Amino acid sequence: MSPEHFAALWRSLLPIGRDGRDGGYLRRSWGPADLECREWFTEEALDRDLTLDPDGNGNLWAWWGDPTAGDAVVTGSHLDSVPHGGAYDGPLGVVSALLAIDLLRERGATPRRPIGITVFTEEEGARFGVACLGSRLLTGAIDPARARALTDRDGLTLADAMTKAGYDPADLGADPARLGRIGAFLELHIEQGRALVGTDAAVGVGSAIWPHGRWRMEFTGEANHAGTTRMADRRDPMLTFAYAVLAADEEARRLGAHATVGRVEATPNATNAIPSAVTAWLDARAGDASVLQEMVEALRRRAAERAAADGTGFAVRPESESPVVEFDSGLRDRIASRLGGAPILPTGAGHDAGVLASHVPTAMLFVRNPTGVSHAPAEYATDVDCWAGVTALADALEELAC
Ligand code: HGY
Ligand code: MN
Ligand code: MN
Ligand code: MN
Repeated sequence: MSPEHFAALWRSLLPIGRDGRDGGYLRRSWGPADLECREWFTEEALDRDLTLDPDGNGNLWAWWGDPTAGDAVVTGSHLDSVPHGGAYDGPLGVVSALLAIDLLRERGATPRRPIGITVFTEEEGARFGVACLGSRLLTGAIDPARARALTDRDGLTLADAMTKAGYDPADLGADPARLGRIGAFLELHIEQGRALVGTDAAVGVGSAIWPHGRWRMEFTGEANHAGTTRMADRRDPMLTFAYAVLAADEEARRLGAHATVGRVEATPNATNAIPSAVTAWLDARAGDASVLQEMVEALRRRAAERAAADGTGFAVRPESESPVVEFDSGLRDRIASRLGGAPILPTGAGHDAGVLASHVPTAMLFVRNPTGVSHAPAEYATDVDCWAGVTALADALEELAC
């Protein structure tokens, strides 16, 4: 097998979910493109005589060996994207898992442990707001009733979206039996950064995931006419919001953390009306949990002070928080050594592996990303590096399961 095998399978997935603008993707969980991706995965798994075993949370599972035997080595990632996202974040891990099984079979490997491939649903949280929703449901990290009631921007609940897609939302919930059958979990992912650029390594091994979280910020004021309301008479929440964004940026730079406000909604969202409310989401991350907390607290304090001065209201609450994840050092070092001393690197991006890591020995492999760009159409990795990722994943699976 060769990089051409990667390119061929990659091309079969690539057209699904393109949003028609400069190569971006819109693969919303439970939406049309997601259902097409699910069909694509199901066909590829059946083509390989893998045993399909979808769970009640919308995650797909395909097995080489007996899924009930236990102590399985599972690999996988996700197929959903952020709006107008890139092609590789998630799908590279799924395509590589299918090809790693092909490569192991070409090597004549005979696994002594079941090997599973999983596709987690709603990893980006781009539709229903909670990242890694599928793996959080599997592990019991989120209450299924809360998950069922999560709504998208059109007000559709997860329960409605699942029902429309032909799934039963009553099946959502922790699946300890399935989780207990996993002996190790590996996620291969495009690197969302440039740590491997300039090295001679196409593949790195994950050491940790930064602490990170999402906070919902509510700015409230007084709706009024844009033309007739004197500036001195305004209680404009957009002003307080604008100040909060700049404060988040300043605090992140001061503390060496990362702060992003990528989503904002104004009410009534009219050009000629001072808004009554502005809702915005902060994505905050830091290499150290105390730095993350210090940044969020500093922002909370500064925004509240500014709201008092503006005569507006301000509230902020966490929507999902993820503590630091240290991957299993034994697994990490064993895989890095099998790969001939692959570089070991942390990531500032969240992953389902970060959720699984609290329950099973977990490792991540990162494939070199020449620009480091992710969550954007320019996200890219070369076929040669992607093939190196497949080979590394096959080596890791062989090391652990054969
Ligand atoms: O947002 C993240 O960190 C990941 O790409 N879902
Ligand atoms: Mn991802
Ligand atoms: Mn992502
Ligand atoms: Mn008017």
